Parts: sequence; C-alpha cells; structure tokens
Amino acid sequence: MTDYVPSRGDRFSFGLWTVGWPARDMFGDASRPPLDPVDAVEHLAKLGAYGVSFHDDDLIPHGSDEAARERYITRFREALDATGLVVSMMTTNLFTHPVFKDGAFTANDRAVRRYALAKVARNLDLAAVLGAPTYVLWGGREGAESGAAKDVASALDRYKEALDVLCGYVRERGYGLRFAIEPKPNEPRGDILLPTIGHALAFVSTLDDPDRVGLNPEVGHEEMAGLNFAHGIAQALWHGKLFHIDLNGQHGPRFDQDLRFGAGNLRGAFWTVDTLESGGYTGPRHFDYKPPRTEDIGGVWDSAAACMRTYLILRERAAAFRADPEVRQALADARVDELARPTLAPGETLDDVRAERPDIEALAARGMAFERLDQLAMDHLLGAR
Ligand code: GLT
Ligand code: MN
Ligand code: MN
Repeated sequence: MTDYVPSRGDRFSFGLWTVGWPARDMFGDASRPPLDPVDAVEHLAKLGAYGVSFHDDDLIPHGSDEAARERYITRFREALDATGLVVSMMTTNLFTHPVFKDGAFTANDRAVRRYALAKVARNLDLAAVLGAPTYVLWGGREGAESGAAKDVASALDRYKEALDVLCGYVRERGYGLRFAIEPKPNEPRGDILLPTIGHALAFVSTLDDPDRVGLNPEVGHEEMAGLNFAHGIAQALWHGKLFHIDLNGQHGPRFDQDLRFGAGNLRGAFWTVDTLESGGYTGPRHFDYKPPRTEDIGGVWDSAAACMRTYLILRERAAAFRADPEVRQALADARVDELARPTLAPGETLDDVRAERPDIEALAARGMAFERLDQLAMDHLLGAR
C-alpha cells in the first residue's frame, strides 16, 4: 500500500482544455471562469503531473495577432521552464469555428480543407519548437448527419491525402513528430468517420508513411460504441500503434461523458490499467476528461488529482493481481498461457492436424474455470485480497 502520490515518473498529463473547461454545455452557460494556461501549468505541476497537452486555440485564442501570439507563447514557455512540465502532446482545434461545420480534412468545401491543412501546419511548427513528440488528430467534425451528404469513399481519399501531406511536411522539415488519430463514433457529428480503433487501424495501413501514424484511443469513445476498451488498446499495442491514450470515464453507450478516470466503468478501468502496465505501453498516461459543471475551481483540482490517484490505485491492484500465486494457478487452470503456444508445432502441417482423432466430447465437457479467475480479479480490485 502506498499513499498514491503521483510523481513525474508516472508520466501523467492533462489537456489544457480539460481542467480549463469553463463548463459550457449544450443547455447552459459556463459555470466557471476561464482558466489561464499558466495557472493550469502551475497547478498540474504541483499535483504531480509531468506533461500538458493543448490545441492551438487553447493557448492562442482564435483571431490573436502576431504580437499577442508571441506573448501567449512566451508566458507559457516561462511557466513550463519554471515548473519543469513538458509538452507531451499537441493538437489542432478543427471543430469550434463554424468554418468547420462540415469537417476539416473531409469538408465538401475544398477551401475549408485547404484552410484546415494550413492551420495544422502552422501549429506543427510550434509543436516542433516546444518539443511535443506526438500530434493528435481528432476528427470530431469529419462526418455527416444524413446519408447523401457525404461521399464516404471520397472523404477517406481526402483524409488520406491530408495525412500524406502532413507526414510529408513533418518529414521534410525534419520534425521528430508522430501523428495519433483519435477515433470517436459520433458527437458532435451524427456519425463520425474513423469511428473506432479498428476503423482507424485499417485506415493507417493505407497511408504513404504508415510508420509515422498511430492512434490516440479514448476510453469513453470506444465505450460509447459498446466496445471493450482494454481489448481495443491491446490490439493497438499488438499493431505497434498505441502512440498516446485519452483516459477518462463513461457510463455505457450514451453521449460522451468525459468523466474523470475510473468513474463509470470501474472494472473496465482496471483492465485498461492492467493492459497498459503489462502490455509495454511507455507513453503518457493522458487524462482527457471534463470536470463536471457542478464543480468550482477547487473541485476541478480535486478531480484532476483523483484521475491520477485512481490510476495509481488501479496500478497497484493490477500488479497485486498479477503477482498473487493463487491467480497464477487460476490462470494456468484457465489455460490462459496455453494460448501463447502456436497451434501447429514447428514442421507440422494441416495434414498432421487432420490426421488427429481428438475426443471432441471430452474436450467439450472441460470447464474453463474463468469465473474463479474473474472473482480473484474482483477481489483484488475491491481490496478484498
Ligand atoms: C475534444 C474531444 C477530445 C479530443 C480533443 C483533442 S478535443 O475535447 O472531445 O476527445 O481528444 O482534439
Ligand atoms: Mn479525447
Ligand atoms: Mn470524449
């Protein structure tokens, strides 16, 4: 048992738009005043985070002139230097301004697509200066509300074109950046392109420079689609494509709740942490959540601290689960390790397999002992072991 105090080595990071969300929603005005990015950096550092992420417009409000832009960047860099916080990820706002109402890279209007690319390129230059290793692309406005409005094949051609152009730009400039696509099934568009981890993985394989592009899956986005997040990120890891992650909480298929990490599907959060910790993920543990509208700024910092605390508790519980001798026995009883063994031995062919006469009824009668294994996980999660 530790006191669950986060440290830099835990690699926790937050978006400026998360703790800085003024809590304006579809039905109500802001319930909190705007948060200065410098305050956000100072508080996050104090709480034990190591990194911060942001959209261009989170730091430099849309419409700022050159002089104002430089001032915003300078103040921010001073805060980073003073606190030691790093810029762990950057991204572009391609969704707030009404120009993006029909999308950015896949807008039917070609002039909008050209503006979107220019907006990203400008922020890539800043990302290179600030040393951000990962650049997220969340296409929340890439989609449609009605069937004939979007030619999906052309939209995917244009999506690919955008990624190819941006990868070419980054390569030419010698920037060390990699891109991470963030899937989401719907909201704000009725249906969004690249709606799940699986869609995005397939899309990446079509790109000119597929090695430079991976994923930034978000817990809530997969769960909105009824999918198993831990399985999704396990597959992304298997493909070598888990470049970044958005951790938060969600109560099943409904609107995007962006709850603090661990709220909503706690068992899902346990398996998510287990998958990250045992699956070789080394990137930031990035929280993309929205402190609820009920909270004042004190509640905002409580919720940010809670995201990290919950992660650390779950990390401890997952490690205890993996180290428990009874769990090891239960895993063996459940034949989990047997799955790592290739189905055919070296040199064997399908003919060897066809020549076998297994006792099918005996195989069918064997229980898998998964329930005992799962209750052991539950006991560890609940602190009962
Ligand atoms: C927006 C969205 C998030 C994305 C952010 C990155 S912006 O808040 O809801 O899921 O990660 O563009
Ligand atoms: Mn997100
Ligand atoms: Mn979300």
